[in-house]
Amino acid sequence: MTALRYMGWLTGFSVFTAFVSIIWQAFLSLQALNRTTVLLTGLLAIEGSLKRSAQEPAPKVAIGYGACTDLQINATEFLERYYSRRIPVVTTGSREIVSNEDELLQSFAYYFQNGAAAERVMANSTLFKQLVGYAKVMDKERINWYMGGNAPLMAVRFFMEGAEVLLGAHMSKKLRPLLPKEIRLAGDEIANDDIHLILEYKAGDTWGSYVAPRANRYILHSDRNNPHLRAVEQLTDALKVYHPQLLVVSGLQMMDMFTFNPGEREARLQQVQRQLTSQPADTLNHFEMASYVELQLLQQLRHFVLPYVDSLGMNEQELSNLQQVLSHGRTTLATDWNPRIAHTLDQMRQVFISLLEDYGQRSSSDPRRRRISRIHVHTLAYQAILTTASSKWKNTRAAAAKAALTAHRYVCKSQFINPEAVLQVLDDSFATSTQSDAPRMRIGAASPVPCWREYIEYGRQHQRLEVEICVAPVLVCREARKTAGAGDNISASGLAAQL
Ligand SMILES: *[C@@H]1O[C@H](CO)[C@@H](O)[C@H](O)[C@H]1NC(C)=O
Ligand SMILES: *[C@@H]1O[C@H](CO)[C@@H](O)[C@H](O)[C@H]1NC(C)=O
Ligand SMILES: *[C@@H]1O[C@H](CO)[C@@H](O)[C@H](O)[C@H]1NC(C)=O
Ligand SMILES: CC(=O)N[C@H]1CO[C@H](CO)[C@@H](O)[C@@H]1O
Repeated sequence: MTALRYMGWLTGFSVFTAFVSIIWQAFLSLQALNRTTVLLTGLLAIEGSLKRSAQEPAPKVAIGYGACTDLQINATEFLERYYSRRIPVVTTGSREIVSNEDELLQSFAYYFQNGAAAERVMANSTLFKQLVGYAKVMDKERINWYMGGNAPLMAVRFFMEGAEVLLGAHMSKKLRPLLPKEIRLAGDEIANDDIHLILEYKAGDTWGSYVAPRANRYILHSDRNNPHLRAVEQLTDALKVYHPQLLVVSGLQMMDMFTFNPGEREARLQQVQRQLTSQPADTLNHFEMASYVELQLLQQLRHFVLPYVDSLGMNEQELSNLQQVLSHGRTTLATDWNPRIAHTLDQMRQVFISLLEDYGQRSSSDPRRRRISRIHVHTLAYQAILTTASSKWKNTRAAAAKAALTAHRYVCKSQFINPEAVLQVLDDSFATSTQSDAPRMRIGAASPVPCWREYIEYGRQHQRLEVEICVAPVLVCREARKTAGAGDNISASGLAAQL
């Protein structure tokens, strides 16, 4: 009898605990939903403050170089279909250039298991055509062709943000109609555009024993036009009369060594340098980074491009890589896909300091050099923008909010943000540096986008420069729909807000 009574009591108790736990879960998810809604409302309000009045003239933006056609396919479906028996063991790191199927599979597996974005060249153009052929057959019903290339994607984004846009690119008759007709083009009509094969995957997609930790893409191309920046000269000519507020240089990651004869690449980069240095002081120059793996190219950028720009845009991997190149003269491979804010901010400060020091040492011998005044880093979970306090860049807080909203809208492929489709990645507060005494900032209803000012110390004489830093949380989409090209939209929307 007693045993039975105990049983009854126990059952009652378990039912009660289950009940409490369900309510607790509901309470927690309600809280998370509430927090998301609060952040979203805050971000939207800040974005709303950016509306230009009708009297204000549209900002003028120019952007180079190149264009291509993107062929987007499901990475794991594609590989399962054609290479299901050739799942490689990842031995080495990545390679810059892949020349055959084995190297491609190795290289893909490496980035896939790290969830890292990658852009690689297929040296064998016959094989590349074959792969494009495979993709076309496979995806008959769901074939996704897009206009691609950093420059055109950023150009469209600037246009959508109300800017007047001049784009330096050669394009085919097929591609031109995909670009709004209001965007002016400096460049020739060509017969065939370069194709980029975009292998997309979601978080949790599997290939053999590999599992992707986050959504991302692996881009393969075998370009003929883009590496040579064929439209640079035409853009330089057009700029003489156009006189924009902002000139954006992008797409230089296409300049793989093997497409050039010795000395040729430097000559092309000199043309870029000439274009940057021929802009008047009231035109701001921005360089959009990308996935660079070749150290020599990065060093050439350091020589020909970085000293002549006011602003840089990049993601967390590109930041790590650039920081390593500037501080230690070496490149790094895929890094943590979700770095702590404190860590990212420290790397941004290091890059900023390196560039300020280069400027300090060389500006007297080369007056065309510019002192860096803006760095924008976008990650999956947040947007961080650092600007010099007294610079021409306006609205840093709003730019970070705008970039965060663009990131969400782009990856979820939806203009309407549904708080239930959002994952909270950030905590309520973060440290502003990994140094032990660093102040903390709160992200919440009172300040959805925390901003603060601080002094950056650089050089042997310990000069100090005041900067403003803003960090905006990204409402991360639970189900990523599109990641290729996200960076272009994000960077351009942040820049447009600051003109
Ligand atoms: C949601 O959060 C806000 C701000 O933290 C708070 O004022 C409000 O009461 C919360 N609402 C609910 C339903 O919990
Ligand atoms: C390039 O790829 C094609 C198709 O796979 C192959 O037949 C050819 O031998 C390759 N060429 C070189 C130089 O490896
Ligand atoms: C690709 O297809 C597989 C199986 O059909 C699916 O599980 C996966 O989520 C898809 N990935 C993307 C990026 O659509
Ligand atoms: C969400 C978002 O802003 N997406 C845009 C990114 O840019 C392309 C054009 O380059 C637009 O078509 C998208 O709507």
